[in-house]
Amino acid sequence: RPIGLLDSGLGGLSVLKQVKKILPRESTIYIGDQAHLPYGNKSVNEIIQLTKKLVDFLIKKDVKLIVFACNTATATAMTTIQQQVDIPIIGVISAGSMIASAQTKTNKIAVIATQATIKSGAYEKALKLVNNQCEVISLATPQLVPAIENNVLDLQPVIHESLQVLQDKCFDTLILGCTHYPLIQNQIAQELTSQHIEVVDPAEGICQQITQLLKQHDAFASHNAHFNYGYTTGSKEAFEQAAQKWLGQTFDKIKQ
Ligand code: DGN
Repeated sequence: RPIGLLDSGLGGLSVLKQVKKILPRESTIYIGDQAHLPYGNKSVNEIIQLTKKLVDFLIKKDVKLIVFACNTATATAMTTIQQQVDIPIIGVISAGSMIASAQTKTNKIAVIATQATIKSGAYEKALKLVNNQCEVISLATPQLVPAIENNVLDLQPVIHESLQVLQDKCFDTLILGCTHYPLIQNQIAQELTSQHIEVVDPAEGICQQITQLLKQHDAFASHNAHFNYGYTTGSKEAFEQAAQKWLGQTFDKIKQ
């Protein structure tokens, strides 16, 4: 059975990329909800409703576990939806917090994310849980997701404007608290070269959690009939191009 991944759009491709790299034998089904993007400015109730639809879709596809490859859905909808379904669900926030807390030397960590994620305080809570000494600087950067989804070619001006307030802040670790951001990780790092900062992509930690879960349930892929399917609620052509651009390859099957 495949692993299911969901996001409001293309961001989860940064998580899928890691899953394909670290767990190459696993089949995957990815769903991006481009028709309702961005989630980051919506109310908690709306995000829960939209995310539940994606979860139901993946359950119908008989996935063995679901990765919320979306920080916004993890921060606002995961706990509620976990209570409504039987299937294991994991999100990106605890993984990101653990890596960041292991990496920081000054205990000063900055998080950039959507408005909904920042408003939820989910990163502060998760970080304090693993390291109660840490100070967290949280910044909503809502312009980045639309720019990535709309395939804006020169992202540097948007990145520059979005991150400007961080220039005079003191921190040594930056969490990319939205799965779209690792897609442009190099450009983000470029913007912060005057400070010495480690950039954390939570997806790097999620594969450990997936592996643990598969071990627990004795559910590793057992044969090689391997596939990666992609679904979008938006334009199939745009999704196919984006997969090629961000994933470096397209899906075995793409459907709308
Ligand atoms: N990629 C999503 C996240 O990680 O929060 C959010 C994208 C959005 O809908 N703004």
